[in-house]
Amino acid sequence: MSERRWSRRNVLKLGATSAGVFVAGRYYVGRVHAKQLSPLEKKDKYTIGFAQVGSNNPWRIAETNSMKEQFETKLGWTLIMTDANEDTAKQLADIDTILAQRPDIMIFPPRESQALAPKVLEIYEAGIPVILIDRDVDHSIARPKEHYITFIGSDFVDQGRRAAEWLAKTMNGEANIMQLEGTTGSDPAIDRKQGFEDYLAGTFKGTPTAEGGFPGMKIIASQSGDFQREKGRQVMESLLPAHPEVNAVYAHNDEMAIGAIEALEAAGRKPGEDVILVSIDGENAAIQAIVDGKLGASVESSPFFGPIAYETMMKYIEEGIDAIPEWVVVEDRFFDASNAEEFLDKQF
Ligand code: GYE
Repeated sequence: MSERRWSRRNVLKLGATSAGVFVAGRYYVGRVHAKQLSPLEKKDKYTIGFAQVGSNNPWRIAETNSMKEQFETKLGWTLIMTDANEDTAKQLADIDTILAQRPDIMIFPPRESQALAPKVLEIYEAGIPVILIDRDVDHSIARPKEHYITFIGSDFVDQGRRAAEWLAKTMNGEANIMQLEGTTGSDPAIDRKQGFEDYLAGTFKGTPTAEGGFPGMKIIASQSGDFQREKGRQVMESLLPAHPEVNAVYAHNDEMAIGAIEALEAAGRKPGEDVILVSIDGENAAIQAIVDGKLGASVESSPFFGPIAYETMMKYIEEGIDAIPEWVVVEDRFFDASNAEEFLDKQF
């Protein structure tokens, strides 16, 4: 979201490791807000509404496990969980089902940025506080610190920029790129595309190295694979015959990159040799693909939201909305051939 970029300082910087999330430093500049959000009373146990987007990839499963481990196993609280099965209409209906059970708070990832924003307003009006994790909503419809407590998640624009920077360097500024986009209308797909394309076009704000851009880095095709391995494979399979000149792939997540690798190999191409791939997430299968020489690099996107969601919720209970930044940034690492070995089987 564009509002994101200028609000960069108004955040709490966090780092994520497989062991959890730690606070690296606080340089958040507060904004004065009327306290309109419903407060959460202090009590021993809470009921949390967690409307999950899907469960068909390792990232989603890792996120669900992190939430369950934190709230059910560690704390013994109640998690009302639903699974939208990658269907936005179902997620909207799931939220209604959860709301009917009056949870104390909703902590969830909105599948699509615009489609879920009015629902966030509805939950706000129903007097139930919301923390958005992993994906954000459109700020022109619903705003953090005003209609919901905050957004906790990665800097997706920067993830796209980092992927572009690595690819431009690796390809010496010359490539015919195919882009596999994530779920249409989702916050990470919008921002990962923008960060990547802006960097290559030389319009990435605050990146002096990108001045003038990389005219030799051409995006020859761009299509959504819905963040899914099988769809990534299908998209690559269908685009390949018309674009034999492809020699680089940017996938918005690892699962689609792995699907693309399968399609490339089936077509007799050599991923890692005649087609260089870069993606995002840092899942185990991607780390393995880097070690195997098929995937070039993966920008991490941490799915471990349980501990930080808990920490943020407690801060809201104890100190109120003024103590919370509008965006709690999760900082991500970068994996390529230089370090993949040490992360083998240590991710998710
Ligand atoms: O990268 C992808 C998942 O919303 C950040 O969604 C998340 C993305 C993640 O399906 O693998």
